Amino acid sequence: MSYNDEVARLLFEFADRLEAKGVEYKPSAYRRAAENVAEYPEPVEQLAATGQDAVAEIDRVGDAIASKIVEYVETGTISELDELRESMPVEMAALTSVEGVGPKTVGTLYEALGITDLDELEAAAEAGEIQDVSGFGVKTEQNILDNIPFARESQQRERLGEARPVADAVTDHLADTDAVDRVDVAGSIRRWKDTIGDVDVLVASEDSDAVVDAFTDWARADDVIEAGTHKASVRADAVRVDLRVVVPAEFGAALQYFTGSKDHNVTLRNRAIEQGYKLNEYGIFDVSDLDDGEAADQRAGQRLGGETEAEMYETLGLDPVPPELREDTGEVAAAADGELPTLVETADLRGDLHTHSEWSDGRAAIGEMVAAAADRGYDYHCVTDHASGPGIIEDIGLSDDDLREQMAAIDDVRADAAIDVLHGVETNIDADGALSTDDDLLAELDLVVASPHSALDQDTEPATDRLCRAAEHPSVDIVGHPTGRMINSRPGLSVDVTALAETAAEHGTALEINANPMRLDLAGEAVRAVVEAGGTVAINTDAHSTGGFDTARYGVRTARRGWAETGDVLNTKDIDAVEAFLH
Ligand code: DGT
Ligand code: CA
Ligand code: CA
Ligand code: ZN
Repeated sequence: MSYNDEVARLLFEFADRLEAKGVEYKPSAYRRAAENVAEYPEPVEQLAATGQDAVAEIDRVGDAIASKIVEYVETGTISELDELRESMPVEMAALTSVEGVGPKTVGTLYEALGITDLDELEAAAEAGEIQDVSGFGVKTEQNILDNIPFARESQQRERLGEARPVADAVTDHLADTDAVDRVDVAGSIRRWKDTIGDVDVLVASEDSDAVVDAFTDWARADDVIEAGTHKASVRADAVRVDLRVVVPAEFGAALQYFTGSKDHNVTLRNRAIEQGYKLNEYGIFDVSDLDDGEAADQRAGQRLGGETEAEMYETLGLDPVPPELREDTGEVAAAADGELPTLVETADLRGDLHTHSEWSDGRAAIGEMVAAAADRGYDYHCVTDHASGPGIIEDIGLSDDDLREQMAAIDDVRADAAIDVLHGVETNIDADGALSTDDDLLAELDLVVASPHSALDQDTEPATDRLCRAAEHPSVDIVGHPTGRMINSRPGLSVDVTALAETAAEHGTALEINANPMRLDLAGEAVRAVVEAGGTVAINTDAHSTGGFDTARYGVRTARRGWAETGDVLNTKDIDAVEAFLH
């Protein structure tokens, strides 16, 4: 976590704790300040060194908040925050991770029942104590009980978007270490799963002590969990990082083994056995001439490979399997038949078809977003600000009149733009599948993203009907973040993805992979259903600032987990082909 993110996190916690105490207005001021601190391009400790006035230059950061930031930079604590923590000793982050439980609820339940953590919350709900607290009822209590398992799980796994920067930083650090021959990530982070239990890092070296030392001395390691001769674990930004050091000759075998998934490895190992081979983290061996006693030795037999991962697959008669596919869902058979897909790559993207500007809740002007898209090498950019409607805050969404007014603004930007600019909208799919923007206006716009922003707890049937109805609408081009999930905080709609994929394919409507790592929606398995239905996905960042485009890689990796090739992705096409696809 960058220093600014760390400060922002404390300000968010401050806001939650004030709100839990029933303080009004101040919490939202702290949250706005926190957002701007997180976005601020320079480290706040540099500003703090200049003085409180410099910190207060940050948008929405007033003197009171600036003085707390200076205090934190100088002393490592914010005394008022410590007092809040002491006076109400609740595990705020854990409790608010339960859907439907906000800081205010946490405060009420603490005052009424002394609840401080998830276990106590669960016990109180099971004992029927919560329904008796004023403002609560049987239904709320049951909701809390239903949502605790999801919250508990989300406490144990980090979002890819938080773990990946840690993985990038640790591999950069180790790559700069003399004793390190090769370094790569393994495990779920290499497979780009949407949540990560821990980050696995693998190093090839002849001097494992030096590597372990460099790892545990890493400036970003907050805590050394364990350190041995070939293994060590640290915690960085709340993410656990596991290091293993192997000799260079066995690096490929170890990388294959520790990348997993476990199920993929089982299928691979069975294939090896059928061929008279033994496959493990040390290499691949021909054991056909060994008797059972000898074969028990992990490195016994004739060594056929292990220095590179590619030779592990090659020896088994397999094409190399991209890590994103290693979930034992048919990839080994496809590799044997030479039928693995050629997966889409980040460099294939030619533009973003779902983005925001300051017209709705984005933070940059349309012209700035277009310029940033051009800087990234994109050929086109589509502006899709929020239309007003269910789930969208009153003063954020654009009315039909606003959208017509925006047409002129888009024309102005087009006059100076280096790339093609499309004018679209992100309209809302209500609980029944109706859209919140006038049909005539939708028909006039270049592109329509329709997304669910409300009623996200529907059952499968109404949820699927609703999304299918939107996909069938003659003006809808893309169904945005179809399930509405927020990873680790909201499960989203449970959709019959195959039915939706088929309807969308039939009506020439793309389904979105929203690349925001909070969402990754559709998820990889659902993308696979779209690809199999012969449908089209669009990989969009939903950028709300120029920095938002950087999340595109998470969307691409999610597409790859769904076996998507370049041709399956709308925004890898040139502008003419995109326009031909649009309704
Ligand atoms: P995570 O950390 O929960 O997100 O998931 P992974 O897949 O990173 O799992 P982790 O960290 O427990 O282990 C890393 C990899 O090591 C795993 O994907 C496969 C391999 N591995 C670990 N234990 C076993 C095992 O008992 N058998 C086999 N075949 N592979 C294992
Ligand atoms: Ca792992
Ligand atoms: Ca691990
Ligand atoms: Zn959006």
